[in-house]
Amino acid sequence: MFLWGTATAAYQIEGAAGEDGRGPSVWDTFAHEPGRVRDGHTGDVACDHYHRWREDVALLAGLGAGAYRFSISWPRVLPEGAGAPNPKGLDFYDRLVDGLLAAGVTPVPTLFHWDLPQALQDRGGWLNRDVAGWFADYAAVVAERLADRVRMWITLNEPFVHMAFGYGMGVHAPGQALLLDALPVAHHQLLGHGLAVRALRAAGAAEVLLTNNCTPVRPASDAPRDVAAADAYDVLHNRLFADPVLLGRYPDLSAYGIDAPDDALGVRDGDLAVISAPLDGLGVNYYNPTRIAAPAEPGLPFADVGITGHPTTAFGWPVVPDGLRELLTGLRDRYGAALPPIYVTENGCSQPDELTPEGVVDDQERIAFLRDHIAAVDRARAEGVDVRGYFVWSLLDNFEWAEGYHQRFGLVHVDFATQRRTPKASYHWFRDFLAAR
Ligand code: IFM
Repeated sequence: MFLWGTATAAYQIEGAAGEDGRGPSVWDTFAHEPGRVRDGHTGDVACDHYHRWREDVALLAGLGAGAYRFSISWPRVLPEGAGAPNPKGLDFYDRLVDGLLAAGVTPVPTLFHWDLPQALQDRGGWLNRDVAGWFADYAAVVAERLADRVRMWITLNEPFVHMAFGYGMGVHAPGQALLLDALPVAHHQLLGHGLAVRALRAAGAAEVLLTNNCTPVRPASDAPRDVAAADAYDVLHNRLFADPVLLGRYPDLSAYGIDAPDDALGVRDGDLAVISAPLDGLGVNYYNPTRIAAPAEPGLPFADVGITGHPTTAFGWPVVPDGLRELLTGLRDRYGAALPPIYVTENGCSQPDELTPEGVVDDQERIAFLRDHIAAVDRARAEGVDVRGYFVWSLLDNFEWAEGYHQRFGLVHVDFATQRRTPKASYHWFRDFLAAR
């Protein structure tokens, strides 16, 4: 069965940041620091989904998509990150799961979508190897409560983006700019993933996935320097997170001046066996390809020179639907029999949506984007790639990290002053598409 769905994440939609015992996360801290998020926006209220979840489940039911990917807020469940669970936090997800099932929607929770409890950041965050074990303990707490009704689980969302933006460049929480010293964050996230897989299975989870942000990498020219630079970027963005999970080893990092990757990452005996535990699927988030040239200056071994000649989203991201086919077939070619079924767990675009006084958002660019990307998935399937799901990012306009509320990705428009939800033309299009399909 092919899963069609939409996706969201806790910090981006829930709000209720200080309610019912929820502890602070790194994103609460970061967003409240001046200058971190555009116009000082925070997720304090977001889409107020914590209070309006019934309305949002009704929107999902009206859409007719079979599945809904959401994330669980670690600090809502464990305000200190470890130790005693917060019963009200667990109750919230219990109610949400029951509400989804009653509406005929399959819940697909992600356990970590970047909102690490601040209490754990105070102990080093993902630079501290111990977080991997705390993540597995948290996974066990959630699964003990929900695995009787939830079949499919995702451990981490986009560990590359979290490492690179949060710890490498400091443009996301926790705001550290460590460049290559951020590499252990990759290993500790993956170790946490592997330990969580065990905990989830022990609690009865039927299917476990890991979701990565993946990009097909294109060299700016055929010149060997550009090809080598593209390869170096591919290693950092894609292979650093997929090779250990699917092949049980880290890729060659010599382009980064690293001779012994395991030492640089902090790998210990047995870690890679934990990390490479078999999965039931690989989650792939796709937004655009990346074009890479040799760097003009010393530093990192690549320069992102951007894809040109394509339309762009409100974010300025190039719209390249066939890049999704290229990505999916490329994963199959690279990993062969080691590749589990693929689920496209995020795909979508921000657009400069306008709500008219008549209550209409006529987002034709988003409709074209989704139609063309779904067609690219179909082409990959026709070429033999085992793709089993597609989730639109996102159900709702929401808090887009460092961009605050300035980028709208939703099928449903949210007026952040009134919290009024208005399904856009793309919502109606997706509903009709699903009904026809
Ligand atoms: O909003 C994000 C999401 O949290 C992770 N993947 C990319 C989306 C768009 O930037």
